[in-house]
Amino acid sequence: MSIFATGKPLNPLTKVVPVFLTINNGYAPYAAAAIHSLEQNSNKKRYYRVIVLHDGLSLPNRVRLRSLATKNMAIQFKKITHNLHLRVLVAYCTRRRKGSGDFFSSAVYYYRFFIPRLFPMYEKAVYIDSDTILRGDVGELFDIKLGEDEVIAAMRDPKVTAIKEFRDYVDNAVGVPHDKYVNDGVMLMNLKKMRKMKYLSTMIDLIQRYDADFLAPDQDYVNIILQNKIHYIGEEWNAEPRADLPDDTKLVHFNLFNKPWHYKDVPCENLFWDAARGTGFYGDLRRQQEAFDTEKQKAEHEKIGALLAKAVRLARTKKPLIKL
Ligand SMILES: [Mn+2]
Repeated sequence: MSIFATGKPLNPLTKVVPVFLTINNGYAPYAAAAIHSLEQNSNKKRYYRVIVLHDGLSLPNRVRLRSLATKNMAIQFKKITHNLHLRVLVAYCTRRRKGSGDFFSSAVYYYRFFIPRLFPMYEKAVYIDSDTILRGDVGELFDIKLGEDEVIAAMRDPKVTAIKEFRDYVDNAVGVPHDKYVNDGVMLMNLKKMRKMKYLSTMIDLIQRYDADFLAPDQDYVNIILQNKIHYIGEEWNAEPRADLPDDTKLVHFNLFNKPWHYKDVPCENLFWDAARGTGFYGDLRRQQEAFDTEKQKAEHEKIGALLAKAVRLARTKKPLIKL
C-alpha cells in the first residue's frame, strides 16, 4: 500500500482537485485504469484527491486501487449506505430497466448526485465514469469557469448526435433538443449550486411524481432538470474512441458499446491497455477479454438491439412525460 494516502498535499497552499468515481466491485478494474491514466497525465505541481464512491468494495479491490496513489494523488473511499432516497432510486431503476439491457441497471449510476450533499466541504468537483481514460490533465477541466447561471459543465452526447434512434428519443421522449443533450459521464459539477437548487430532491420528486419510463434514468434527469444551466465543453473532454483521435483529446470515453476489455481491435484500445498495465488488474482484464466469447457477444448485441428498440418505442409516443 502506498504511503501517500493522507489526502493532503505536502504543500498546504496547493489547491486540491477533487475527482469522483462511482463504482461497484465489477467496475473496479476499469476505474483503476482511469485513475492510473489520470495520475500519468497529472500536473505534478497540483494535488488530486480521487474519491471513490462505492456500494461495498472488497478489501483486495480497495488495496489494489489505493496502491495507485502517489505523492500528488490520494485515493479515498466512501461507502454509500442505502438510505431512503436511494431506495426510491433503486426501486425506480429496477422497474424501468426493462428493455434497457444491463446498461443502466445499478444504483451506482445515481451516486454522483449524492456528492453535493455528502461533501459539503467542496464548492466544485469533477466527476468521471470508470469507463474513461485521461490523456490530459483533469485539473484543466476543474479550472473551467462556469457562468452565473451554469450548474455543471458537460459535453453534448456524441452517441445521441450519431444515432438516429437516440436523437428521436431525446427530442420526443425526454423533451430536450438533442443538440443540447449532454452526456453525464464527464462533468464539472458546481456542488454549491447543486446544493442550493436541491438537485437530488428535485430528481426524486420528479421520479415519484411521474414514474416515467426512460432510457438513461440518471442522464435524462440531468438534462431535464439542468436545461439551460449547462456549460458546454469541447469534444476533447469526452471523446468517442476512434482511429483518428484528434491530438488535443484529453479524455476518451468508452461509452456503452465496444468496450476494450470485451472486444479486440476496437478503436483506442491501446490507450486503455497502456493505462491498465500499470494497475493490479491487468491480468484480470485480459482474462475478462478472453472470456467474452461469441455467446456473450451475441447477448450484448441483443441488448443493444433492445435498447434501440426501446428508444424507438418511447420516441413514438411524442409526448415528453415531464413538463417542468
Ligand atoms: Mn460511461
